[in-house]
Amino acid sequence: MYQLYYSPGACSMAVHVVLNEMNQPVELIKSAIGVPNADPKLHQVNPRNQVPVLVVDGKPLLEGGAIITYLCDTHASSLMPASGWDRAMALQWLMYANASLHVGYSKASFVKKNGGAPELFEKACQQIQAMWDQIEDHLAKSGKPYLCGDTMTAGDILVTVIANWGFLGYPFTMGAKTKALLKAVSTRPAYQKALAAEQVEYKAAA
Ligand SMILES: N[C@@H](CCC(=O)N[C@@H](CS)C(=O)NCC(=O)O)C(=O)O
Repeated sequence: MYQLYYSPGACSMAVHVVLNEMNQPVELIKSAIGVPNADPKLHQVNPRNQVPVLVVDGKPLLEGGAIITYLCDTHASSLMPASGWDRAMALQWLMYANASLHVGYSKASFVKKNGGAPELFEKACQQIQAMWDQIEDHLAKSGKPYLCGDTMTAGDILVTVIANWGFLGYPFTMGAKTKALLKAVSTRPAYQKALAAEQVEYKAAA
C-alpha cells in the first residue's frame, strides 16, 4: 500500500485526491511542516521537510508534480493522458498549479513570515491574483468546464486545493467560471473523502 506524508489541506491533498480518484488505498502519515526539523519522520524521507512524500515499495518519491504524474501513469488514469498534445496540455496545467501558482503563494508567504515590506507582500499577492485571473480568462475563452476541456485532469485538482488556502490573509477574488470548476472538483466523492480524512473544510467554491 502507498504511504503519503501529508499536512491537512496542503498541496499533498492533491495527491490524496488523485489516489482516491483511482480507488487506491493509502496509509496517511500526518506530518508537521513549517518549522525546520519539526518532524523527524518527515525529515528522514525528505530532508527539505516538505510534503507531499509518497512512499512506493519503501522508496520515497518527492515533488507533487512528479508524484501525480507517476500515479496517473502507473494506474492509467485519464487525469493525465498517456501521450501527445492532450498530455502536454494536462502537464502544462499541472505545472501551472505546481510550479507557478503554488510558488506564488510560497513567495508571498516567505515575504510575510520574514517581515518583508508590505509593498513587497502586496506585489507578491498581485502576482497570485494575476494567475487566478489567467485561469478565469482561459476558462472563459475555452467555454469548457475544466482546464483541459470537458474532462477533469490532475491540474484541476491541484488548483482546487490551492484555491482553499487562506494563510496569506489576502482577499483573492476568483471569477464565476473558476468557482464553478472548484465546485465541480471539490464536490466529487474522491475530494469529499480526502477533506473528511484530513478534517479540512472547503470554502473556496462559495
Ligand atoms: N515543489 C514541492 C513543494 C512542496 C511544498 O512547498 N509543500 C509545502 C506544503 S503545501 C510544505 O511542505 N511546506 C513546508 C516547508 O516548506 O517548510 C512539491 O511540489 O512537492
